Parts: sequence; C-alpha cells; structure tokens
Amino acid sequence: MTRFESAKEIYASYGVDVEAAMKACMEAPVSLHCWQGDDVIGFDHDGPLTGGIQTTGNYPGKAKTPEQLMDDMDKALSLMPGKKKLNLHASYAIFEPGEFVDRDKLEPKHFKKWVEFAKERNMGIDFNPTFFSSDKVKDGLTLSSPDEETRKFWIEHGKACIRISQYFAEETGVPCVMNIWTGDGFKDVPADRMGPRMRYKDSIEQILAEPFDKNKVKPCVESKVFGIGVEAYTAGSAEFTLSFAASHDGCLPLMDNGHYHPQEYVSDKIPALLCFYPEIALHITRGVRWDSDHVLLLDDETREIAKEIVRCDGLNRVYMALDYFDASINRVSAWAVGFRSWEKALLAALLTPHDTLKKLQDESRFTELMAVHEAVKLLPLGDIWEEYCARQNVVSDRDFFAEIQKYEDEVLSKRN
Ligand code: RNT
Ligand code: ZN
Repeated sequence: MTRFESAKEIYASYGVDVEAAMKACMEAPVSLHCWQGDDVIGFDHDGPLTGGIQTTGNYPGKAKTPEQLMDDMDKALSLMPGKKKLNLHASYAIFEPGEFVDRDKLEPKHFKKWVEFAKERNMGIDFNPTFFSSDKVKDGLTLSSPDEETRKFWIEHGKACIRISQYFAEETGVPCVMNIWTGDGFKDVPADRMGPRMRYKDSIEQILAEPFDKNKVKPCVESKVFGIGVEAYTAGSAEFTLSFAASHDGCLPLMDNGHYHPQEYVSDKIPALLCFYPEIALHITRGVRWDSDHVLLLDDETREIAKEIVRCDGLNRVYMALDYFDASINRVSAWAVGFRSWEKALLAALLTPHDTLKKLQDESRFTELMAVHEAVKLLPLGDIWEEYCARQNVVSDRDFFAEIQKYEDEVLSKRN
C-alpha cells in the first residue's frame, strides 16, 4: 500500500472522503496577484510605490517588462497546483512603444495582452483600479480629496476600470471581481473625519453609476485600519466599507486579513458576513506586527480562514485572492510558496471532519471536541498533498526549491 492509500484510509476512518476533497480543492479558483512579481510597480509610471504600502528588499532579478513579468508568472504558475485566476492592477496596463495613457483614460485595449495571456492559460481575470503611485494623488488623497479636480480624475479612473472589468468578464467568460482600495488617510489627528468619508462615499457611488452587468462585474470595497504614513486615520475604515457594501446592491465587502488590529481574526468575520451577504471577497495575506503583506504561510490563522470558508459551505460565495509582496527573496518563490500555502490550507480544510466536530459542539461535548481538534491536526495531510501535486504535474515540496534555483540561475540572474 502506498503512503497515499494508507493516508486515505486514515481519513476515511474519520469520515472524510479524500477524493472528493482533492476534487473540490482543484476546482476552487484562487486569484493570483500580478504584483508580487515586480514589487507592486507596474508599467505606467516611473515613480515609487506609494499609498501607505511598501516593499522592502532588493533581491536581484525583478521583472521589469511585461514579457519578464509574464515569464516569471508562468514559472510560478507551473509550481502551483489548483485553479488559478489572474489578478491585475490598472498600473499594469501595456502600452504601445512611446504611448502613455493616464489612469482616467485607460481602455480595454491596454489590457489586451493580459487577456491573451489569461485565455491561453484558461484563467479568469480580476481587476483593481490603482489609486496610488501616481502624481495625480494629491496630498495622499484620491477619491476622498477635497480638491474636486483630483477627485474627478480618480472617479474617471474608477469608471474606466469598470469598463475594463466588463471587458475581462466578456473575454474570459468568468466574472471579474473589481476591488476598490485607496490609501487615503492622514498621518496625524484629523480635524475632519466625516468629510473625507462623505466624499469617498460619493466617489464610489459615481464609479458604480457606470453601467455594468452585475453578473459579470463584482465591485468590492476593501478596508484598512491604517497604512504607512497614514497611521491616524483611513477614509476606508472597516465600518465605512462594510456599511457601504451593505447599503449598495451588488457591491461586496472585501476583507484583507492584514488590515485589522492584530488581535482581530478575519476567520471569525467570514461566517459573520456570510449571514448577510450573498458573496464576499478576501485578500489572503500574512500580517506581521504592523505590516500587512508578508508571504502567505501555512500558519494557524491561514488554516482557520480556509476552514471557515469550507465549513460555511462558502467556496462558491467567497472570492479568494492572494495579496502579499516581498522584495527580499526570490519573487517567483515568494509567489509560489504563498499560493501553495493557501492550497495546503484549503486542502486541509476540505479534509477536516466538520460534521463530526460540529456535532460535538452542538452536544456541548467540549472536552472531546478539543481532543478531536488536536487529533485532526496530525492526520497525514502531507501524503495527500504530495498526491495532489503529483496528479497535477506540480513538483513536491521536496523538489520545489531546486526548480526555483534553476530558474534563478538560468533566467533571473541574467537580468540586470
Ligand atoms: C494594501 C491593500 C491592497 C494592495 C494591492 C496592491 O494594503 O491590501 O489590496 O495590497 O491593491
Ligand atoms: Zn489587500
């Protein structure tokens, strides 16, 4: 008997169908963010990354052109089991040589190459307007700016992105999740907290007034408690975005688990929101102290988030996207380790005997519940994971790093 076969029997003794779990895992789309490949820079500006987010590190070999980014993404994709969707930022528009189009004037044609890339790989596309890294950001503000010209520019950007999102959905046949996040906020004690939020609200309403098909475009609003340089106040706080989504039909809340107080758990917020919203969206990341965007690992909260999605029967109601960026290590590895970690968490969640555990809770058998919870942790997940990767022609954890090293030697190290 192989290790996989024996592991399968062990899971079966807990009432878990391993084949069904692997199938469900393979079919659950996870959105892969293009911005891990080049430190959230994109192709439409020369300036630095702004907006309260930062990448640190200068590991060699960063992708600097669309071709390099696509090559690196292809390498990363080849190391990831499961179903992928492409997550783009507007700043990754691809222009003709010599062409420049500012964010308010972006058109579907500027993303045609990405559509070809996604279609060839059988991926849907998600989209993000880029409300940062631009000289049109005025004093750190975009959609909440008191300067009407600035605000208008960013509203036009949002509208352009709705049209592009609809184009993505029509081209790929897969709905496009369009996420609105701005870094708008203040470093120090504000004199007016409501004014910027009222302007932000009006701006998003104007963006969503752009016609779109609700079955094709899924607009979301992402909250954040604070950012670098905007420690005192953010316009898009949790209460603001949640209330906005709740009161605007067709708009989803998006929770990034790096955007809350470290003692708050997004895993617990998922079932709360699923009681009210037909669909929600996530940015899955790893917060470390004050920073929100470390490479995802198979840690406790990551596993708990996956468990909540699965046990709430939410795989069809939760749009799962990854969001992290690390410039201090091999970026292709960062991409793939993060994605594989999420796949492991999902697989583990699907291999958990939720019905048994729920029954113990409902019957108040809490001593036994704790004991079984702990027993389940050491079930042979690794043997199932190996098989899961092998069936999809993806390297095992043991051979993973050799692939990274080879790509670094042959491709990344040759870039200057
Ligand atoms: C920033 C937000 C946001 C960005 C991306 C690049 O804190 O998480 O989602 O990471 O839009
Ligand atoms: Zn995010």
